[in-house]
Amino acid sequence: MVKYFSMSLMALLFIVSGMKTVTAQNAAKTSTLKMKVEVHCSDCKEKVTEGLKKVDGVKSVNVDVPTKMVEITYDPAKTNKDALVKAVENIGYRTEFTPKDKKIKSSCGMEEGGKCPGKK
Ligand SMILES: [Cu+2]
Repeated sequence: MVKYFSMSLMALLFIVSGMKTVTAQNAAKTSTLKMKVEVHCSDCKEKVTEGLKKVDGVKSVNVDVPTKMVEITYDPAKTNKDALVKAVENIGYRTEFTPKDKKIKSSCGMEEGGKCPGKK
């Protein structure tokens, strides 16, 4: 009886630890998107970073102004590349995936080709 009990307890522990492993794998599931975004200054960087962090599923954002590279890690179950590109466009920035003829209302307050007001 005791032996049977300890065996079923072991089996239960085995199942529970197995379930924990599955949960950990799900939590660790992230995708990364790297794209060029027309950022010009630290003001742009802040707007893109803060705007993207509000998107559900976005885990981290890294904007490098000199190379204009934006790296986003996100939960692929909650968002995707198209949604992230749209989010950046809505914040007011053109991305490398934005069609050339698409009008973007710049949140830097500048017309395209003009100077970024934040740039000194
Ligand atoms: Cu700027």
